Amino acid sequence: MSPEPPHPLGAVIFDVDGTLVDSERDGHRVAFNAAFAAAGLPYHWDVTEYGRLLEITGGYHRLAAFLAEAGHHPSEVPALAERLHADKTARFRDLVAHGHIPARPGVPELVRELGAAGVPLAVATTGSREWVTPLLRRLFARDTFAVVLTGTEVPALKPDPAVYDTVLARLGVPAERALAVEDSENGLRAALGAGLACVVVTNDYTRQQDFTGSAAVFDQFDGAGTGAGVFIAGLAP
Ligand code: XBP
Ligand code: MG
Repeated sequence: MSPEPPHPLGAVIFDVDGTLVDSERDGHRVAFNAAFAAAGLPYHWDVTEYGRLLEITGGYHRLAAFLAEAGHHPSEVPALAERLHADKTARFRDLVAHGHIPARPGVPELVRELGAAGVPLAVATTGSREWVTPLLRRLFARDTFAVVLTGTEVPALKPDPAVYDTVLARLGVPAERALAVEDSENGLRAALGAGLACVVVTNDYTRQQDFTGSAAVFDQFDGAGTGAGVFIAGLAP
């Protein structure tokens, strides 16, 4: 018997923060605030302020921009941001280990259905390798994703397309045969910059952003009109 032909959809590439998991408001934000408190710093990012800060991708860069804005001397910002980010990362890993960062509703089903249909899956995130690996291990079956690339490995973070370019190269799939799934405008720009079609599934922080150029916009994974069928049939390039 001849082997199964490859699926016409060459790959679906998922973002992590805000997409596979709703991790920002009750995850990263909480961990950043705990790191401030542990360092004796008088900062607390409330839900609204954190939404504004999310425009800066990458936890280290978000911290560095905030510390500079708060008046810390430019010479002390890099080391302080690095120290706070390391502590925040450890605290976020703890949240992951205790099951506080669940998959968005509908995501496990979508991932399983795509996998069962033979569509290769991958991850392209700005988040750090130190927490991304344990999170994916906890939420998804081993070998679910053929390629996982994080912000730790790329020279420039989203909206730069580097993470998507590299994932496509590692998958050996041309951009025209793959689809990205994102939650934010920065993520959409990164995917479009790599030549990918991109479906956006919004959350409370991103609903009002500009998704011009996306293939489709949904506000949840398990609502009407979403599901693997949309990815496999409707939007397959
Ligand atoms: C996510 C990010 C990340 C997280 C925090 O963006 O910008 O920085 O907020 O993770 P995207 P780190 O969903 O577009 O990948 O602190 O590990 O950077
Ligand atoms: Mg995101």
